Amino acid sequence: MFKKILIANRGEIALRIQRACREMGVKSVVVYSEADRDAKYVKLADEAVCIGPAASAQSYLNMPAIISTAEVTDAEAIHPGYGFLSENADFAERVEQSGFTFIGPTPESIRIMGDKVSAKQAMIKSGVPCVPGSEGALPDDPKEIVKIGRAVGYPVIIKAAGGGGGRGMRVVHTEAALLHAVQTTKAEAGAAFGNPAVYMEKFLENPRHIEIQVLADEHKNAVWLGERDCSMQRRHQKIIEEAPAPGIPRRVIERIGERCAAACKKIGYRGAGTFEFLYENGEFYFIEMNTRVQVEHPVTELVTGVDIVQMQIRVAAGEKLPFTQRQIQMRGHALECRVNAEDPYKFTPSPGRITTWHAPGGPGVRVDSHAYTNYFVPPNYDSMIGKIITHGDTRDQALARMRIALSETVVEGILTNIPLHRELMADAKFIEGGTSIHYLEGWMAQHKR
Ligand code: MV4
Repeated sequence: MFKKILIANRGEIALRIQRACREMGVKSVVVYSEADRDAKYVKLADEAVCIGPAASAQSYLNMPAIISTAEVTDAEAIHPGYGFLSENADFAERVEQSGFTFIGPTPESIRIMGDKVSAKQAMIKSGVPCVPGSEGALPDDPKEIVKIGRAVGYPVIIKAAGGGGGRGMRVVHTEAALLHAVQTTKAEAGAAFGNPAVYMEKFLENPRHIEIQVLADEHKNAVWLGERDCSMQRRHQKIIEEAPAPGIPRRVIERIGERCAAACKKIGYRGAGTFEFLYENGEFYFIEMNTRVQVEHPVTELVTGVDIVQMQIRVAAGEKLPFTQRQIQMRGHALECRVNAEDPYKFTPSPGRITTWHAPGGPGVRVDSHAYTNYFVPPNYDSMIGKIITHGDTRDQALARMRIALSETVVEGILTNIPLHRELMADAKFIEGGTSIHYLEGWMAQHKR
């Protein structure tokens, strides 16, 4: 096992990684920006090094500063968390070339999954069901594009190979609109991602977003840790996640989970990963793979009892997974509410000083947050300041515990989305379970204020 790990991230995930290190007897170094100087997890770390000004480009995205900090502190490995450099294949490569271990998949795996066309091709080859569409990137010949459009059937969606997470996509309803949409998406993709390649898929009108968590080691072992339903989102920002996904038959999930684990073995995947699917009319369609730990990993930790961050570190150190698929048992139900420093109805960021922070507690309640009374939420980063996660024997119990947790939570001095969460936990359709990716936007329109 490593003696010391550098944490190349901030906020709640920096604290989460630090806790995993402590539990394993590994020392941790955090790098921080000038805006995060006073953060408590920075003071709690074994070592902390300021690597630059508030702007991410000069701190959390500054590869030479991060790697040289690993050098001067004698860290052996770098955990990138989520966001920032976590899915940057060049960073992973530079980390390894400098003699450190990147806590994540190989640069090749990151690169394959970063290009959504090659990711899909890898999945088709590995037997993971994908959305019907073009075989690879669209050709230049307009006649060929029109032909593919007819074969796929309208509506279709044009997506940038270099996009992902909702960036660089365009829905097309008619053949008349196709070529212009392809040209525009290509131009935008070239400018935004340096890669003009686009591909076409059948557009699914009202799906749910279901993802499968996997863990793999270097010794050809791979397991899947159940699914998460992340359909409650707005503008590609998830706000509530849960496990398991309500109303999907276990045998249907099991079939897809087994395919994901088999795909990991086939492509030689190492580390934690997430297969993202759209789920509509009882069918799963792969869309993207994330090669990092995700914000919503705690719901999976609560239903499986597996510490995903520890496992990332263990497999990066070359250890074997300490369990087989048969030993993974799903127990009960978990919900996560992301707490954002923002106006709950307008979604505008609300940074500033938290004058009161009172976190909830009690049976089945977990809070992952770096916030505290007098913490200043900097305006430079994502507005998420924490996550409230509840677990229960049933979904109803997890929901009841979430309602109580939200009622106990007090955050003063800034605006948060907690009032929105309180309303959604009382919403009949959410309580019923199984709402689609479009539900929240419709709900917001109906609850205008
Ligand atoms: C789709 C789709 C419908 N049909 N692909 C958006 C984010 C990116 N990961 C893929 N996305 C979508 N791909 C086909 N063929 C609808 C979306 C989509 C979406 C997906 C997941 C979660 C939220 C979403 C919100 C809008 C659109």
